[in-house]
This record gives sequence, C-alpha cells and structure tokens, in this order.
Amino acid sequence: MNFPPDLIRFLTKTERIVVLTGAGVSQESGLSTFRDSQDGLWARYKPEDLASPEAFTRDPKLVWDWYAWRREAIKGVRPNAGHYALVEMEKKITEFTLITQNVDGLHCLAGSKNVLELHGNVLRVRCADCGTLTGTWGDDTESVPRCEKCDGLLRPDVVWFGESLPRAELESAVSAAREAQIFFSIGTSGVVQPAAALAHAARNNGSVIVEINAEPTPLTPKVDFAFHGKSGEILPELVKALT
Ligand code: BV8
Ligand code: ZN
Repeated sequence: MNFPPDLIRFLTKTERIVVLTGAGVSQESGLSTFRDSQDGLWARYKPEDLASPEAFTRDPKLVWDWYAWRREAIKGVRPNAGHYALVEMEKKITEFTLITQNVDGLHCLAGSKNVLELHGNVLRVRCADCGTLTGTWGDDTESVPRCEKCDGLLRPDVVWFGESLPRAELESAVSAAREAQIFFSIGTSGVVQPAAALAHAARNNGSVIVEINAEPTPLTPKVDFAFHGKSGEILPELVKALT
C-alpha cells in the first residue's frame, strides 16, 4: 500500500500519537462488530434492548446470557495483525496512548501497554449493587448469579448506554486527544458519544487526523488522511513504512 510521503515523514518525527479504536479492529479476529448489518451483534436486537440498565432491570437473564455468550466468543479468539501492529507502533513513539471503545481486552492481550478502556471490559464481572468485582460465580444456568458479599445481581463490568464512562479513563483520553500531534480513528463508526467527540477535540487543537476504517464514517470529511480497508491489513503496512 502506498502511503502519502508527507504522512510518513510526519509520522517519523511525531512524538505524541493517540489512537482511538472501535469494534472494527477486532473484526478480523472473528468478533462481530456492533452495526454491521449481516452479523452485527445488534442485528438481532437494538442496543437499548441489551446494553442498558433498563434492559438489565427488565430482563436480567437475557442481558446476562448475551454477555456470557460474548465472553465465550472472546475467549475463543486471538488478537489480529492490526492489534500487533499497534503494539509495534507504541514501541516507536515517545508518547503513545491507545484509547479503545472495545470491551474484548484484545489490545492488552496483544501487548499494548498504555491502554484506556473507555467502555470497560466484558471479561470482568461486578456486583450491580455493591460494585465488588468477582472472577467466579455459580454456573446455574437458570438464574443470574449473585454477589457473595451482598447477594446483589452480578453484571458485566462494561459501560451501558445511559451510564457514565469511568472518570479517570475519560479524563486521560480527553487530555491525550487534546495534546495529540496525530490522532488515529480506527475501526469505529464514530456514532457513540462521548468517544466519538475525541477526534474533534484533537482536530480543534491542531492534530492531524487519520482514519482507517472499512467504510466512510461521519468523521471522514473532516480527516486529513482516510484509508478505507481492513485495519488488520493497513496497520501492518503502515508500521512497515515507518521502519
Ligand atoms: C453517556 C459497552 C450519559 C457495552 C458500549 C443522541 C445523540 C448523541 C448521543 C446520545 C444520544 N442518545 C443517547 C446518547 C448517548 C449514548 C450514545 O452515544 N448513543 C448513540 C447510540 C447515539 N452514549 C451513552 O449512553 C454513553 N454514556 O452518554 O452517559 C450520562 C452523562 C452524564 C451522567 C450520566 C450519564 C455510554 C456509551 C457506551 C455504550 N457502551 N459498549 C457493550 O459492549 O455491550 S458502546 C459500543 O458501541 C461498543 O463499545 C462499541 O465499541 C461502540 C461503538 O461502536 P463501534 O466500535 O464504532 O462499532 P461499530 O460496529 O459501530 O463500527 C465498527 C466500524 O468498523 C464500522 O464503521 C465498520 O465499517 C468498521 N469495520 C468493520 N470491520 C473492519 C472495520 N474497519 C477496519 N477493519 C475492519 N476489518
Ligand atoms: Zn454485592
């Protein structure tokens, strides 16, 4: 793949890079994204039917089972070449921040160090009442497991629609985006807020914006460089061009 020489030149002398990733970077690991029509996670359900406190209150078993299914799917996959290319990029850049909307833990599994999980991690489970994290729970498939401490219902440690993002991670993400010299938006449709606002925060502070995504998004008209294709193919080529 031929990259514009001025992008490569700029990348080689840049000290502060911020990357925002979405479900698209995990697609080549075999995980469904959210909005892909044919096999998207939400093709069968609407987000508010599953990923919200109201959904959990209304039908805790449906929500618990959907996340149990997603945990099993994640345990069966490995990071792909796109994840590993971001690990390599981090090693070359003085200040590298990887902000992810993904809850699959694949960036950390691949070896990325400075990762901000804005929407939590579906492999972590916490009590809906007292918040205690737990790694073990009953395997009774008839009911949602309960907290050993307070008998509250267990839930995935992810951010649902209508819930606030973890303050520390969000504040770090916003300040990193504002300081970025180059901001990459990779594998995200740029729909979900406030994650989608990070690219605009970077752009308003003079950052060069690069989008790598299978298809155009609402951000595309505002970026300096747009590469449409698979992140698992484009990212390794880009890192190779930096070497
Ligand atoms: C909050 C965890 C309030 C759970 C997730 C109206 C307007 C604006 C905003 C709102 C609104 N109404 C409501 C809101 C707020 C809402 C929101 O943004 N709604 C959207 C739907 C409009 N946001 C919230 O509720 C947030 N909280 O605002 O709090 C508040 C404020 C104060 C006090 C109290 C409360 C919480 C948002 C977090 C929701 N949780 N995940 C779970 O996973 O189940 S979001 C979920 O969507 C995932 O995290 C996912 O990452 C994220 C975004 O989706 P993408 O990652 O972009 O995935 P998608 O499928 O959309 O796109 C993939 C892209 O990859 C595609 O473009 C595809 O072409 C591309 N692709 C595919 N394959 C590849 C590829 N690209 C490259 N290579 C490939 N191989
Ligand atoms: Zn509890």
